[in-house]
Amino acid sequence: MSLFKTAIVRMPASNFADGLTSVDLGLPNMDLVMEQHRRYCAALRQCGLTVTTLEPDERYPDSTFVEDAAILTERGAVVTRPGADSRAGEPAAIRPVIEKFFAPSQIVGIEAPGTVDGGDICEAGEHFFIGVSHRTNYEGAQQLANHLAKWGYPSEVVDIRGMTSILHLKSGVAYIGENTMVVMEEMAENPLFAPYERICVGANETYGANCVRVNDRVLVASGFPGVTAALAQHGFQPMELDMSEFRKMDGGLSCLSLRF
Ligand code: CIR
Repeated sequence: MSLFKTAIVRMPASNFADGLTSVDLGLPNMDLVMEQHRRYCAALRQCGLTVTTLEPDERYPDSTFVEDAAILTERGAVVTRPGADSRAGEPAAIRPVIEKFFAPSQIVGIEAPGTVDGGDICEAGEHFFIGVSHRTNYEGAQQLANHLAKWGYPSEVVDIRGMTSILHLKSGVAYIGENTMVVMEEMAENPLFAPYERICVGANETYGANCVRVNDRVLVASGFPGVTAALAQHGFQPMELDMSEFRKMDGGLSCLSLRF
């Protein structure tokens, strides 16, 4: 897996608790939110990344989930068009930051009526899986596939609309290098993932499937011992992070940063 050098994160806004959620885990505790975010950034630095930290954006309570606003690859960047109305302004807010790292000719966008949330995009080496979900529609998936194809990346669509336990494709699937995917139970037998070594996550640990390979380490949510043990057993080096407060807002580990 290619090395990451940089991460972009955005500080949680004070109205973070006003964001979207489909789970009933209670209101996030803002002190803990800030502490967990600080530790997340420290973990990225520990993995060798330079972290660009953006100011909180009160216009968008969900804007700390930066992964949904853009897709960054070695060959170009896609500014997305999120499927939730309340998040529609987030890509425009992050675009100037992306322009600091990518030339104008390397930046493309998703256009109406297409919608894409970055959380639905799983990069597996040079191959991309595009989740069609309640946020990412077929039109958006097609536009993205065309952009990726121009950069030489093949892609495949995974329809997750019937899977009620996950918001985005990456809520249930992670590519962690070494031809290995971490997959939630419902996805374990999907023939699309058959070419990969698979680490299957039990139904009681689905949230832990959203882990992130960052250079030598795999960041994984704490509280999912089966996932952590399986990662170690397969020769990976897990690093656990408490994600309890982000989970309350449907957020996973991957969505808190853009890595490239
Ligand atoms: C939302 O519903 O859009 C946010 N509350 C959570 C987004 C999480 N993003 C992700 O998993 N990529």
